Amino acid sequence: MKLYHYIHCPFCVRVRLVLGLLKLPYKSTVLPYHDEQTPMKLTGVKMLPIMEIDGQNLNESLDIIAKLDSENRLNLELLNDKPSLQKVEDILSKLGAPIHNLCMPYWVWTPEFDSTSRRYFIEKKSKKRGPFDQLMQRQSEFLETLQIHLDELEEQIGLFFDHQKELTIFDVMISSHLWGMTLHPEFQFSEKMYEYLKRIKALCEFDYHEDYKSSQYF
Ligand SMILES: N[C@@H](CCC(=O)N[C@@H](CS)C(=O)NCC(=O)O)C(=O)O
Repeated sequence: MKLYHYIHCPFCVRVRLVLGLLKLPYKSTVLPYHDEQTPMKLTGVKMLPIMEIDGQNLNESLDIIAKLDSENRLNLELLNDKPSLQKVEDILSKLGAPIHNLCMPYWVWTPEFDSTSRRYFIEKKSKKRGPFDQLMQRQSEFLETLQIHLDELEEQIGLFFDHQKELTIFDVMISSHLWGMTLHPEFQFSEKMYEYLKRIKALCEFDYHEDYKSSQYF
């Protein structure tokens, strides 16, 4: 199996978490963000993650996960429970805005980007979020908003989300959105949220920076 992904992309992280949880071997390809040709050729849209499984290219994270998790370790039927799914989608959209506003100006300086992909990313994302220098100036405002939503989320976490005792697909979806914050220099998770992420990291044998462990980055 082959995974095409971006390190910073929470939807890509979803798939990496599940691959780790299920201990499935795969070839990892981190695409440069400005590479439009490869995803277009594989699926007809510039969107990652893309996973090649049995010669078929899938590009929706939850479709990929459904295919990988054939033994239903993650309670995938939760995705058919519309109110519960809506609750999770609401959490993701509340968290997503401040996380992206906070982290995008930092993500572009990680080894994932070179000057071409950085320029491409900044130009594309500025159209939606505004100029990156302004995002930097508004950091404390975004941090405050994020903390409000994290505090709300924290109340719903026991061992796992919704006070579940086992990891579910909802934990995969929620934690994937949070991982990017580990690259923000002025942010710290509460002890409880940190323990939650560490628990998932251990179960999924997840290393956010795994793909950077080769000489091409240094
Ligand atoms: N619904 C898709 C969403 C994937 C997605 O939004 N990927 C973003 C990166 S986070 C992307 O590839 N965007 C293309 C671009 O911004 O050029 C999934 O769950 O896989």
